[in-house]
Amino acid sequence: MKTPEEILVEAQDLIGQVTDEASAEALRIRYLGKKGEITALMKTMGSLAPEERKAFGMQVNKAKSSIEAWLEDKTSRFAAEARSLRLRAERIDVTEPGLDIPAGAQHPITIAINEISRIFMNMGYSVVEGPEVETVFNNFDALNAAPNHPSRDMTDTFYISLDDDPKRSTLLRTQTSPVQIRTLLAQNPPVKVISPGRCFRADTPDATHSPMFHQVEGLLVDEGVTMADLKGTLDLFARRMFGSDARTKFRPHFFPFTEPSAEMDVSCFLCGGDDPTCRVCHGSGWIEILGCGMVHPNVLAIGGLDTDRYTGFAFGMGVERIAMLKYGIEDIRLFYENDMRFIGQFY
Ligand code: 2NL
Repeated sequence: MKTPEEILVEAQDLIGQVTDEASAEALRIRYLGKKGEITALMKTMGSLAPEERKAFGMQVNKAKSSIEAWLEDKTSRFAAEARSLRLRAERIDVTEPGLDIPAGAQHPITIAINEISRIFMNMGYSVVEGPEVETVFNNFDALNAAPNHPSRDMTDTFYISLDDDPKRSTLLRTQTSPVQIRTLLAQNPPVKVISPGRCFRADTPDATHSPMFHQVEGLLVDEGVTMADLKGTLDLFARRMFGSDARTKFRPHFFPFTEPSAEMDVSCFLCGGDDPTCRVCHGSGWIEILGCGMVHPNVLAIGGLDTDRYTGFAFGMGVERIAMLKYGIEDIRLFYENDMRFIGQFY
């Protein structure tokens, strides 16, 4: 059996050569483990003569604590190296510029719809929505459109399914009026709603046409509603939308669903009529903004209303047209390209 000194010298050499955690642990087991060399020496103590035991014990303890200290020195060094390696690997450059998270923007059509809706909500109107796939009945028949009306033509309207029964034929709605029809069928007067939404017509796209576009329609039905209510309401809308200087005029027109019907013009918010080359009004001083009229009695009757008791007015406007006028946008197709350089310009 080796002496404590021999073990000490040998262990110092071997521990000095250790370069990793696993071999340090192997040496700890070899010397200090249950069957280790130092442990074995300790077990021999009992058989020694009492006068030898003290000196031998001191030598064994010295060897033991030295080996423990050297191993501890190694393992703490390894832990420190591992830590600094990890810190180096995990280091981040806090001065590096951040990732660009591009912000979205509200679409100009959404902005315009919200602005129009807010003006009518402030006048007590509710905002209602309906399906984009409608029945032929709600889209045409209920709105007093003659059976041969040109807007019903296959080349003008996207039909989904055809049936002899107009309540079973479906199409992509060509205006949001069917939402008002649904409202008339569902609730009693007073009815006071606007219906913003997407509409579809089989148009070839150009600078002012798109097969998909947006409308806001409005409907008010009650006892004693007159053309004066229509004019007052839409005049107030025009001033809220285009500024307090805006003036309106009504020109007679024809729609199957209103009688009498009119188109409303707003005085030019850009030049006020002073610029013969104005890009907005082209020198006329007036801009066509919407169509309107007193709800045709045939339409009220479809809603189950007593046409001697109730009257109402309705109107409809193209959102793209209003947004183009207001923002000076020259091509309707820009709205649908999802180009943030365009969309991000409006607020
Ligand atoms: C336009 C004209 C208009 C209506 C829409 C309507 C709805 C019902 C009854 C009667 Cl339920 N009328 N809507 C009335 C007049 C004109 O729109 O030029 N739109 C872009």
